Amino acid sequence: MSMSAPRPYGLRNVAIVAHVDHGKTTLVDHMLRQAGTFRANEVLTERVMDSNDLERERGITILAKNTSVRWRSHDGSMCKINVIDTPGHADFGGEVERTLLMADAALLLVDAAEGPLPQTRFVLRKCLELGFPVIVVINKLDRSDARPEEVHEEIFDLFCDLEATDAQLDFPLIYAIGREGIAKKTLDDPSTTLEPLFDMILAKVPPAPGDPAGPLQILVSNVDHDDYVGRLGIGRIVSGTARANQLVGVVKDGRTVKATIKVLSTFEGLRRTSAPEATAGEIVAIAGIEDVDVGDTIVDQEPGWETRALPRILVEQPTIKMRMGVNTSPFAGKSKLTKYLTSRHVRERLQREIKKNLAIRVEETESPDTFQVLGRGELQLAILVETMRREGYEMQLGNPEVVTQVVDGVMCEPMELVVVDVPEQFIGVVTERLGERRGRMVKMANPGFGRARLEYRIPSRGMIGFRGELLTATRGTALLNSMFDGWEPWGGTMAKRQTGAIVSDRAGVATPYALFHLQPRGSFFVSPGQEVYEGMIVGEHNRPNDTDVNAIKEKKLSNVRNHGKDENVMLAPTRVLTIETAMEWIDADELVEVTPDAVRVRKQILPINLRPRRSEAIEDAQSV
Ligand SMILES: Nc1nc2c(ncn2[C@@H]2O[C@H](COP(=O)(O)OP(=O)(O)OP(=O)(O)O)[C@@H](O)[C@H]2O)c(=O)[nH]1
Ligand SMILES: [Mg+2]
Repeated sequence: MSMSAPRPYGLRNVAIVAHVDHGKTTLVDHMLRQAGTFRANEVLTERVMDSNDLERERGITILAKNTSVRWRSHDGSMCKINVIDTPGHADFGGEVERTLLMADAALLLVDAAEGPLPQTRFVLRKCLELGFPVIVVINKLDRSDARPEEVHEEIFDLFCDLEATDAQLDFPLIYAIGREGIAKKTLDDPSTTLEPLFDMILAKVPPAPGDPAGPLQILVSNVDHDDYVGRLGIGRIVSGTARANQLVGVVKDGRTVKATIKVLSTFEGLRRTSAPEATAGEIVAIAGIEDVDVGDTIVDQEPGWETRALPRILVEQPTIKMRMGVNTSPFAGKSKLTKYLTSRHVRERLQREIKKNLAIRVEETESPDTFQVLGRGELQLAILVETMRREGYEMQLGNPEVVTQVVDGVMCEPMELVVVDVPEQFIGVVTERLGERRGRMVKMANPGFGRARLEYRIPSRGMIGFRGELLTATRGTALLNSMFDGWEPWGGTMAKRQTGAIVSDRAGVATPYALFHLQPRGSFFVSPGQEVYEGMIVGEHNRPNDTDVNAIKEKKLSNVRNHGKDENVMLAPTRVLTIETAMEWIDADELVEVTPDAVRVRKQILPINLRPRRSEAIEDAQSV
């Protein structure tokens, strides 16, 4: 075996962590630009790391991603910095937890106006547990409501609260306007570039450790797919040297397999670049191993290799569950875009998901056509469903419920720490609504900008569907952030939706005439011209009971029937359901039907003569 040459440059591995929207991906853009990663003629998109469709549409990061920059230090030596951009939304906390294992330190971004929020606490706790040095970056200094000094104090308090060591408490601090590519050592630093940040990274992030001559150990923290080379295992070389074409072993959960590294690559800027070899400390992507999953250790085939597994990656438990089943609606399979709809298809797709996403779990149910999908939050589940429908799947979903757990013989439910930021005039409404959901106020701050910040501890159950309600109650002005915060004994029943459903009593095409006359009874999810079926929910009733209606009735005046456009009536705008809003809206006796081109809501039992009254149906469903 040839000895590996020492790397001709220094190596640092750093993760960027923060609460959602505090500017991680934007900062990475400017790090890439200023480090000269792009060719002069390259067209630069904003938030280039948010590369998948859903990320671009929603403006949030969903999957953690690797990139790297090169920076010359003051002594003239070159350094490669592997940067891991992570998602800030609490539902994707599992991504952060496992990808942190690729890093040796973290940049903790905090918005200079918003200050630390629940996910700041979550990611900081993970970093401190790993013993990481944390460089705090107070970002978005340009905001007119920026209050960097106070935010600095709040961050210090948060470190104390999380029982940081003295060394960790003495955190290095950078101020930044990520969007303009500016970092400053002090508030009056005239810097116009990110140089102070790069300098700080080189000074405070320890060189990536590991013995290049030791036995090979690569901890797989992520998997990906490449159209040319197939499945990729991504992770950090903890020890040893990996080479292209090397024979390796994969130590899995309870078994081992032999394989070959077909293509070895490292992350260079936005690309993966194939490399003949890579040494301890480097983050690599390995192609050629089909049977590789997150948590596996890749080792060499030297004697005793089976015993060299690194501890498997554990992430926090799911808190939300939802039934996903084969679409049983009369419209199943009618979409031209549908490719997959059988239970075998759905099962295989879910199996694929859990291999790469440790925060998702799938359980069988008493029915072979239905699965229980467990995750960290509604958004995470909705993103999975959205991804599947875009791939051509259709399915039906039950209402999301919290996962319970028996602790010391007592049935417990997940709790959440919720921070609501609202204009002062809405304090009353918010307090009332959170009270109805068994929220307990933990803290209230009134920094005096006309806005107040209320902190609550509340059962996760109470948060399902709450975001929409809160936005309505505060005319869109409230900011809501929440995070899992431990388990507490089950708090008893809690009201969910106060309103019933307006249900179509027959199949046909909804008419303007019918919808116009039904309008006083509620708000509608369908518009004229849309096909409906018996048992499909066409709207939300103003009253607590369900009501069955004829939504396809036509005006009996002329013989000319012209669906959808013959009426000159004024209809209130249709409420368009998304996967998330539909999931939040339905109750225990209802389902969401998702196809590649439609989201519909329906009663579980479609025939009107078989369906029990709403209250009975919900009680039945909850007692199972
Ligand atoms: N005023 C101001 N806005 C910024 C700055 N940096 C980023 N933003 C804005 O903040 C928003 C969120 O930026 P992102 O970079 O997507 O934030 P993120 O932390 O990656 O978000 P997630 O990955 O979804 O958690 C975008 O609208 C940015 O334009 C800054 O320095 N100043
Ligand atoms: Mg991002």
